[in-house]
Formats: sequence, structure tokens, C-alpha cells
Amino acid sequence: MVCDEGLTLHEAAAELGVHYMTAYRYVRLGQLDAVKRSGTWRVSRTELDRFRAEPSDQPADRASHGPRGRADWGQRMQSRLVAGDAGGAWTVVESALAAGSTPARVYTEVISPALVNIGERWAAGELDISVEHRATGIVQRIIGRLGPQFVRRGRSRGSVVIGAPPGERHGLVVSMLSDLVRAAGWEVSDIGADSPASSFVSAARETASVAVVVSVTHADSLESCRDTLLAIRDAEPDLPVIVGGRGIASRAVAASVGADHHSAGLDDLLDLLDEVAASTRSA
Ligand code: B12
Repeated sequence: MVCDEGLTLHEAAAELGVHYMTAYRYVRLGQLDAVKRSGTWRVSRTELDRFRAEPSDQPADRASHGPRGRADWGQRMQSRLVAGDAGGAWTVVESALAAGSTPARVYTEVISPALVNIGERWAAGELDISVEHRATGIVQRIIGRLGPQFVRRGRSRGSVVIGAPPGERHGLVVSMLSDLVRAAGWEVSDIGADSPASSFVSAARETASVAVVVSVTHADSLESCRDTLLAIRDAEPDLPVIVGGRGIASRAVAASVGADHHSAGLDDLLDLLDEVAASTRSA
């Protein structure tokens, strides 16, 4: 029976003319959007129509992205995160890796766009904050599973501390950034979000770090960032401080919080770290 809540997966499979397990696989891979209600997967009529309309037989797509449709991994991840489907989210990661993606690209091209879209849908009133919290929990576990793949053997380029200032709770990005920097050969002390200046200073001293990197996501954290940078400078006047993140909109904003450098992106950050390490060595 088709009810207001959409179709059951058995009904959706019948309409698609596939076996139930095939429809289930579409759901777990994030290709067909479904939500679980009272223990049963439900597919909306609109979603079923969208899925049916999606091209499934283009050879180029099939070669690089699997049996059905174009692989928009970010979209698939978003679908699984919104559904609270931790197993499915991990399957999306595994499928992206199997299709040739790297762990770094899983962060930047699969997880990040999914989170950004979830944030936009929350801001538009389309998703409850609980969905965002649940998605955060799932992503935290994915990062935990992928993390070891970012450790690079060989000579270290040096040490660096990465964290976010007090009041700044956006820590997923700190974890991802830390892994990406680690993959480039740096030893990273990831002190996480909502960290006091004293933690930045202690971690930097203990590891003889060449710089501290402060991530700011929420615009309201700028004042706390400024206070944190002042305290770091007070304790360690020669320690370079790099700021970045969506809360630091420009070089001018970075300067206004007292940073030595603004980094607009990962490549930029890696170049900056090499520069500060070189100037520390030559000093
Ligand atoms: C998950 C999430 C949360 C989680 C955080 C969980 C966690 N442990 O991280 C929770 C639920 C706690 C949360 C809380 C809040 N959030 Co929130 N959140 C998000 C969400 C959906 C994803 C954040 C994320 O991880 N993104 C993925 C990262 C990888 O993307 P990114 O931030 O763009 O980062 C990129 C670059 O900026 C760069 N980068 C980041 N840092 C640095 C540093 C350096 C040095 C460099 C080089 C690069 C770099 O790396 C990334 C590469 O692509 C975003 C949506 C979004 N657009 O991101 C909203 C978002 C950031 N949140 C927002 C808001 C408003 C809030 C709250 C105020 C909501 C509330 N009313 O409670 C609180 C604030 C909490 C606080 N005081 O910090 C707004 C911020 C708007 C603004 N004007 O600043 C956003 C944009 C949602 C929206 N569309 O409105 N949030």
C-alpha cells in the first residue's frame, strides 16, 4: 500500500523492476534516497521519479563510477548522513575509494560538500539541528577510521599545532585539516576545537612546533580568536600564527585578529608551513 510516508522498499523495488536486495543496495550506496521510519525504509514518490529519470546506461559513467548513474559521492554521502545511516555512509566512502578516490579527496570532495549542504539545509529550516548533530557523530567515526591512512612514513618536515579557539565548536574541520597536513609529512598536534591559548602554547613548546594554525569557522568566534592570538603572542612572541577557515573571510580579517599569516586553502597552508620552517631554520 502506498501511504503518505512514501513507498516501502519492497514497493519501490517492484516499481523499479528490481529485486528488493538491489533496491536496498541502491539505498546503502546513497544512490536512492530513503529514510527509516519505525524500522522500515521509506522512499518518497519524488525521489523514486528522480532515480528513474537518472541515466543509468552511459558507458563512461559505468566504467568509472559503478553500475548505475553518475557518481556524485558528496550527494550520496549527504543522503546517508541525513538518514542517520552510519553503515551506508561508510559504504559510500569505501565505494569512492574503490572507484579511485584518495582519502584526502574523500574529505574534500565527499564529506565536506555533504556537510556544507547539510548546513545550508539546516539554515533554510529544512533539516532539524538533531540531523546535523547525528551527521557530525557519523563523520567523526569516519574520520577515526580513515585517519591512519594519512600517516606518512619517512623524514618529518617538522611539527605544527592545529586547533580552534575557545567557543569555536567546529572541530570536524580541525580533524580533517590535521590529517591533510599530516599526509604532507608534518607531525601534527591536533588539539581540537574550543581550545584555550595555554593548550596551543604548551603543545607548541612540547613539540618544538614551527607554527600554530588556528581554524575559525563561526564568525562569532573572531573575538575569541583575537584574545587567543594575543595570549599566544604574549607567551611565545616568535611563534608564527596562521589563521584560516570560513570565519576568516580575508587577509584583512586575519590581520585584525593579530595573525602573522592568512591561509586561504590547503595548498596555501602547506606552502606557508614550508616558508615558516625555512625561516626558522635560517634564523
Ligand atoms: C557540523 C556543523 C556544526 C556542528 C559542529 C560539529 C563539529 N564537531 O565540528 C555543530 C552542530 C556543533 C555546529 C554548531 C554551530 N553551528 Co555549525 N555547522 C556545521 C556544518 C554543517 C559543517 C561544518 C563542517 O565541518 N564543514 C566542513 C568543512 C570541511 O568545511 P569548511 O568549514 O567550509 O572548511 C573548509 C575551509 O574553510 C578550510 N578550512 C577550515 N579551517 C581552516 C583553517 C586553515 C588554516 C585553512 C588553510 C583552511 C581551513 O577547510 C575546509 C576545506 O574545504 C556547517 C556548514 C558548512 N557550510 O560548513 C555549519 C555552520 C558552520 N554552522 C553555523 C552555525 C550558525 C552554527 C551555530 C551558531 C548554530 C547554533 N545556533 O547553535 C553553532 C555554533 C557553534 C560554535 N560556537 O562554534 C553556520 C555558520 C554561519 C556563520 N555566519 O558563521 C554554518 C555555515 C551553517 C550555515 N549554513 O549557516 N555546527
